[in-house]
Amino acid sequence: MDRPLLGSEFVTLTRRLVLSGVAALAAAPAAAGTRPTVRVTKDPHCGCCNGWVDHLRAAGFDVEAVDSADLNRVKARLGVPQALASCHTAEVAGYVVEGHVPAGAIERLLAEKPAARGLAVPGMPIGSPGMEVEGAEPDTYEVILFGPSGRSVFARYRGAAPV
Ligand SMILES: [Cu+2]
Repeated sequence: MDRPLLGSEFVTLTRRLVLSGVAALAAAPAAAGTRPTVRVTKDPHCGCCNGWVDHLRAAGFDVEAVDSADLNRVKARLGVPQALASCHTAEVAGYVVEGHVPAGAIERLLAEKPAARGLAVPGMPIGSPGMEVEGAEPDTYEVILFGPSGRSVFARYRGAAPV
């Protein structure tokens, strides 16, 4: 087997290496950028909503922000229970994300893919991403997983950090 490669064999081998290199290059960008876009619907005058959008972008998410004057209709259409309602409502990869949900919880949702409608941080806890108030102690709050099969506590946070 140690004979020198024939010309035609060498060409085949080279072509195979080049093709596999091209395939690897073509696959690389898709693997690196698999984060789905977060589509946020919010009131145009909502400052803390914009703060949350900034938080998601800083965490590396692509965010498409859509202004709406009728958030209640959007929440109803997406199946957000009234008890879990907050200011803005977002959609990502088929899930609904209601309120000031930390980016880390969304990352976990996308990785674990639970059978649920989505995540919610009801109300607007002080210190949650986008709700930082200078000089104020951050609240401890729950991120709720909700859907047709009920509700459960998905994560607990104090400010921007899980507890
Ligand atoms: Cu808010």
